[in-house]
Amino acid sequence: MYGGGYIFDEQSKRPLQTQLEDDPVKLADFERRIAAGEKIEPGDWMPVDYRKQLIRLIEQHAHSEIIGALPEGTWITRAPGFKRKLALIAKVQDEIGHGQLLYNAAETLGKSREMMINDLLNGKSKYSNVFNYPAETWADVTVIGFLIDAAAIVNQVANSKGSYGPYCRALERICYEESFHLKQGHDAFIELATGTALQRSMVQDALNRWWQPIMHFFGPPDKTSVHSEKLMRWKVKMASNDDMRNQFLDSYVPKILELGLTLPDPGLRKDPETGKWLFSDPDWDLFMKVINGGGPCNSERLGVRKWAEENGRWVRKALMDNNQKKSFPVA
Ligand code: FAQ
Repeated sequence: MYGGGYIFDEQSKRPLQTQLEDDPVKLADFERRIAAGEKIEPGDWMPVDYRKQLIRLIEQHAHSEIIGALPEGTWITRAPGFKRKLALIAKVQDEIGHGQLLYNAAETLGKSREMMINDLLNGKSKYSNVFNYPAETWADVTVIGFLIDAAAIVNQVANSKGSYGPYCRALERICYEESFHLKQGHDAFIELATGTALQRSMVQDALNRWWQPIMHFFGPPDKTSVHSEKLMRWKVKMASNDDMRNQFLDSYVPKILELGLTLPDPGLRKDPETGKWLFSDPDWDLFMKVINGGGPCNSERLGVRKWAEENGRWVRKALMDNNQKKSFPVA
């Protein structure tokens, strides 16, 4: 039995029974530990909803990494030149590795990887909106490597200081690698932005297409965010959606503008009084449509994962069989 009232089947590691209500004394002690900045570890008591929220968030994050490898993955064979190909292969491999780390962290909370993958494939579990758009040109890959990795870093650096030990440790490691991805993305982006007229127009076009999905990336505005209040109280989320969006704009809008590029939002400007960015409201109905399966590439992305799941089954079985032979050698 793990903490938090969950009873697990030893073989499948699936929860057999969950507590229905939190013990008020344990809950008070848990809140005290959170307030004191202590890390919560897998065997510790935790409220049912803390566990549920963490599973939801970490699982979605893990899915985002493995689905996020797909738009860039399609460019490995077409990346311009040997060095860009090498860097892209390494990056895509890293993103899949991040997925592994995050699935491991989510498993410590009692949901098996098999159940998580099933929920991804049957559409029960979400993944980041941004990976439901096509990478039409090489310039799109540079925008992903520069700006989507930057957006991910803003989120992950903040949340790596959060309360759940296994998630924070996974994020710390991921952030080191993401920082390197950001450098290679920035380098490729600058190469186009300072290149020929055609290269500049390619990168401007990609920026115009990706700007709205990037604004959506940080989640709905605070006033409509469903989970923020609870997640911030429990120090899972260390900044609100609006604060992270603002932090991203603060760091990256100047870097884009100084290259002589423009952003497709006439309302984008910094309020001199508050120091916060003002921008036109992105289309939140479109965001809801995309995160609920209706984006331009949702069925393609899930189709690839389903193919990988079915065609990789024999490899996983062979590995598991081999592992079992190693653990129980027949003399
Ligand atoms: N996409 O109440 P909130 C990466 C959903 S990793 C899809 O504000 P919350 C690396 C949300 O789930 C990128 N769905 O939610 C890489 C909820 O729906 P639910 C992923 C979204 O959790 C780079 C509903 O809307 N990063 O990029 C999105 O408090 C390059 C209400 O929203 C993470 O997952 C969205 N953008 O805040 C890889 C980080 N936003 O579950 C390859 C961890 C919101 O009730 C290439 N996650 N929703 O059905 C988080 O920090 C949070 O979950 C937020 C959302 C901030 C994403």
